[in-house]
Amino acid sequence: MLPLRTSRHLLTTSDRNTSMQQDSDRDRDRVYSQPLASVDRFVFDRQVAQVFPDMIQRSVPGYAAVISMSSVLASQYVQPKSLCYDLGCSLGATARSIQSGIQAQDCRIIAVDNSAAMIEQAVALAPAGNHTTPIDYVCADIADIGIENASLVTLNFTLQFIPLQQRGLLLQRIRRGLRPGGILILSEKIRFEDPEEERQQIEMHHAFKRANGYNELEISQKRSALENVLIPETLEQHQARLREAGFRRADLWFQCFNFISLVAHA
Ligand code: GEK
Repeated sequence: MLPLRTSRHLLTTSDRNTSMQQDSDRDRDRVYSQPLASVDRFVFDRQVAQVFPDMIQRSVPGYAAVISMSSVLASQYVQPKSLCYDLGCSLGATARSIQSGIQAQDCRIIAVDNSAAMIEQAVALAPAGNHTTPIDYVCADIADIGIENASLVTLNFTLQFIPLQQRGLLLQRIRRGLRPGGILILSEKIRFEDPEEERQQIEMHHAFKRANGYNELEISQKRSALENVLIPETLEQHQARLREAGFRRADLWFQCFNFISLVAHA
């Protein structure tokens, strides 16, 4: 969209249509569309950041619902003079949704991602002008971020990329940084203990991807790239770890196939 914004007055309608077509082509996820001799581990680099909104919409069933409901939960739970943390913010979709929902005064949102490409684009996408609830974009590992005075923390499809042995400590730090009455929204891809259910859910997820225009090559190469990078756990494992970390309760509020979201109460 940048060329349009910088030279809008010089463009005719047909120029603009062509330019928008080129933008939408460039923003289409084709990362795994060509056969690869060997598939490297998935990384959140510049190529992925460029197509990320298209990739996540077409890959994660219910993504739009989870993001927009983060706004509703923000309106309900964010407390005055508190901080909100969006951990693994990518291009800032959750942070902006929280921002639009907050009714409380004197709050601040801290959006964190360790991919420089993601943070650069998130800053570029941020609307100009002052908002009553500012968003600070921080390029850092979430393991290195202090969490304090929080009333809302989101881990929307991020914990699944954190090494298993670090997950408990991260949740304990989040729990300690939350005020009484605060919440963590934890959204994840999950696996199922029952092999039949696991197979059916993966099939339904792949059918969702096919319906969104991904072909078999793209589905299988992406699956290989995510092997040992995205490590899903069961719903029960997540709920048990949240309890161990000190959360009072962790309730399922959303599920679509093998993707869920929990609201965990401090
Ligand atoms: C959304 N929440 O659009 N520290 C910081 N960031 C990390 C780390 C880490 N250790 N590990 C991974 N990430 C977003 C979508 S995407 C989910 C989240 C997906 C970041 C990584 O760089 C990526 O941007 C994000 O977590 C995961 O609502 O792609 O399935």
